[in-house]
Amino acid sequence: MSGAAMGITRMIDLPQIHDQRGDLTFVEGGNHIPFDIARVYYLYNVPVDAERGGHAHRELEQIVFALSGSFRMKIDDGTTKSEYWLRDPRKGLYIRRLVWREMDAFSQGAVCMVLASHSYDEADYYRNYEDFLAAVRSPSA
Ligand code: T46
Repeated sequence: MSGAAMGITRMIDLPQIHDQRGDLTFVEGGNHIPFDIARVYYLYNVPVDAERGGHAHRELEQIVFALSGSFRMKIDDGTTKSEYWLRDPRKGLYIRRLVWREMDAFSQGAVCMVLASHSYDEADYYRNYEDFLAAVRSPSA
């Protein structure tokens, strides 16, 4: 079974209001997002050959959007690996806790916006893959 099928990750679709002036999409806490939004951050001016991510989180849940352009997210739950191409600003990738993620293949001018369940805390990161695997395999994970 893939990570997506197990609910490790899934796509969240946001509404789109279209008229002759263009498109409008909105996000409502308590409606579209399965956690209370504590933080919003965004990545921009990313070189096309950059690689970001390369970590997992102990508790943090996030939803990742490509607001402009595109990039690839490689997802690994410690057992199954999958990848997603993000390119639609209406569709966000929901990433639960204890999921390793890597990002690359950014298009020129890509903008990545992330909705996060907690404030930034470096202590919440597994930046070493072996530490992440040990946490996933721990009975209390
Ligand atoms: C993730 C991907 C999609 C802060 O001070 N506050 C913040 O809210 C964040 C996210 C980062 N930082 C600092 C920590 C580092 O000194 O900014 C620096 C770069 O962070 P990092 O190397 O973790 O950036 P990415 O792009 O590799 O990863 C980030 C998130 O950390 C991560 O949770 O899923 O974006």
